[in-house]
Amino acid sequence: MFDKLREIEKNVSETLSKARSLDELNEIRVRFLGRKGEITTLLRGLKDLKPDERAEFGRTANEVKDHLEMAISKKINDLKRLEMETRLQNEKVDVTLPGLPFQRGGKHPLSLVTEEIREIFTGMGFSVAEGPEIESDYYNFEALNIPKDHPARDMQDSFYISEEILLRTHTSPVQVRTMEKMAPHLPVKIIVPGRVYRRDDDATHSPMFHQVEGLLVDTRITFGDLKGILMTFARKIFSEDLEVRYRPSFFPFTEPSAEMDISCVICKGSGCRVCSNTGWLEILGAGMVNPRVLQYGGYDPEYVTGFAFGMGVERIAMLKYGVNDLRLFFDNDVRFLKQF
Ligand code: 2NL
Repeated sequence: MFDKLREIEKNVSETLSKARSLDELNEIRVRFLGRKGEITTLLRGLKDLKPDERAEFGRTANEVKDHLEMAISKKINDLKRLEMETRLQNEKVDVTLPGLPFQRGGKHPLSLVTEEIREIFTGMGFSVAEGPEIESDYYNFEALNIPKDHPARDMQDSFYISEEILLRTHTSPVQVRTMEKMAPHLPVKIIVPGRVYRRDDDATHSPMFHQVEGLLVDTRITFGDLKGILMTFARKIFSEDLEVRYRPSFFPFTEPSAEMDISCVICKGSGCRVCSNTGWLEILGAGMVNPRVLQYGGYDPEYVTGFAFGMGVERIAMLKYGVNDLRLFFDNDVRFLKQF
């Protein structure tokens, strides 16, 4: 019996050292310690022994059993550790590897130009105001001195949502809204950038385009202030050495009204295709705020005057970057957008 036990002990350490998986270990456990296992069977033979041998054998057998159990659990731990080590080795991630290259996006040219315009005017003390793109007939037309029968209100020129509600055709309604909020505070010195909508669609007109309008209302504002501010703006956005000129014009919301030209940015005034050989480029409309519009805004035209202007961002961007087709801004072709 004792020999048998020693033999089992030897077998156990041999098979254990060969075991390479948890499954194999389980088999070993069953083979020796299971209900019909070798040690269990041996212990069952205990009753056939003489009482003095019985105690001695029982103790030794139990020692072997404990030893085996400990050896198996140690082996289990070894195998688990080994398995973890191989996994850590195989699934190693090099966090220092550079990432995959990707195309970095950029700002749209119209955003770039709008930002530049904002910088120039905020630098001269203007604040930026914004407002709704869906407007009432009142703010878009009525308060701007555009009467019901004015051609600018033609259904052909605007996108109507109902009789009274439409997509704004210029950002001027925001200026009226701002005057209403500020009155009687002075000065009102704002620019209003934003999207505007007209029922036009051809090579030089888009149904949606971008505008920046400006308004300066205070005591004793003159046409001289208008000329100074707008010339400074033109020189900062295009080039310091350009000339400007003003031609008389008409807008229902300004009186008098003018259009400002700059000497051609391409040929410097000598005449080329871009300026149709005139040497001049029209870049914005402006004028002294019509007294009725001041009244709609809550100001007394007996005490205050103001000037206002409006420009199309697409036109400024085309001249600044030499873009010959307005539609390029809206195609979203990366080959075009990448160039800015
Ligand atoms: C243009 C011309 C202009 C204005 C816009 C304006 C606004 C108020 C009062 C008076 Cl609240 N005027 N805006 C004035 C003159 C011209 O825009 O060619 N825009 C693209």
